[in-house]
Amino acid sequence: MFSGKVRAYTNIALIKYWGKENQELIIPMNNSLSLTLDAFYTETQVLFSKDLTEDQFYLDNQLQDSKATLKVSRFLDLARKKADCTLYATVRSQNFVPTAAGLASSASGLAALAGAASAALKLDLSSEELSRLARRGSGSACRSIYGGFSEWQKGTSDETSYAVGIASDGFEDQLSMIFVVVNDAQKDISSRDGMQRTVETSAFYGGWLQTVPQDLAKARKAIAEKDFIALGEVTEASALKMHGTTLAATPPFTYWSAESMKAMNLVRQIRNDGLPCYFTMDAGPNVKILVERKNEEALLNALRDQFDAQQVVVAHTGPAIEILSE
Ligand code: 2P0
Repeated sequence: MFSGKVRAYTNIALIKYWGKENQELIIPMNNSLSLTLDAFYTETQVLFSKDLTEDQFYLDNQLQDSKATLKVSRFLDLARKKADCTLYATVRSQNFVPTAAGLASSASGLAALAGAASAALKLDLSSEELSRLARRGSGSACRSIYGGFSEWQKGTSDETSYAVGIASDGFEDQLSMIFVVVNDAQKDISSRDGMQRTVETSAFYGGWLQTVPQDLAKARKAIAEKDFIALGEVTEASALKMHGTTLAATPPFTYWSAESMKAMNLVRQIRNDGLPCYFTMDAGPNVKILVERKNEEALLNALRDQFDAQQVVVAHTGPAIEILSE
């Protein structure tokens, strides 16, 4: 029997990944840059055994159906191939999410699966190789191999598309990200489908791609100079441009709800009142607010007037993927 267990933390992109050049290999159209967070993580154990006749997948202690298990099996096949292994596996994953549903992340989930499978099979991968493997499960997972800031370098092939950590001399520890959890009944469009539809049909997609390199340069410079305002401004701009592309898709769509707008407007108002804070959003209605840790309490107080306490979740910068047992 070969077993490995790891913990991987989620990450939120400050400069967004939106669109694939190669769907099978998950090669993105643009580089992205993220912050790994401590508040949401996945622990996954993978156990390969000659006693099994098929893969089994438990998520939060529930045995999953054949569709969910097939996705895990396809991913395990990549690791099995690297190790020349033909054994089936039992996968046990636990998502640690501090509040009500809606925040489980494919980034932490697939990074943890990649880490646990490679630990179990003793693949002895470098961070870059592990990032490449995680990328095959879910693009954003390749950034969760690292703590703090990370940049996914798009590359042009399976070998050259992976994330690297960005050294920031402690700047990352001055930051908080506050989640405003917005529940709504809108029909979900997965990020995978949403980005593909946008690449194929949105008149704004070209505009998005054109400005990513300068946004990345601004973000890297802001990190190097520990310039919170510059980082916040480019973070918010990247999210708005990404979400703008969806409005010009055919058929058009948006991840924003009325509650998202309320949260974004509140952030602008709080900022105008003198507290620097900036929002970002992903493929769903929740709003995430980047703020300096020293201002976290003041921001929470301002949010509490408008949102219930259980809708507001505090996260700080998180560590790299951790091996719990081999
Ligand atoms: C990001 N998102 O950079 C962007 C911004 C959502 C919006 O990466 O198809 O689950 O598995 O590569 O990584 C979410 O998409 O998509 C995502 P796949 P993924 O974080």
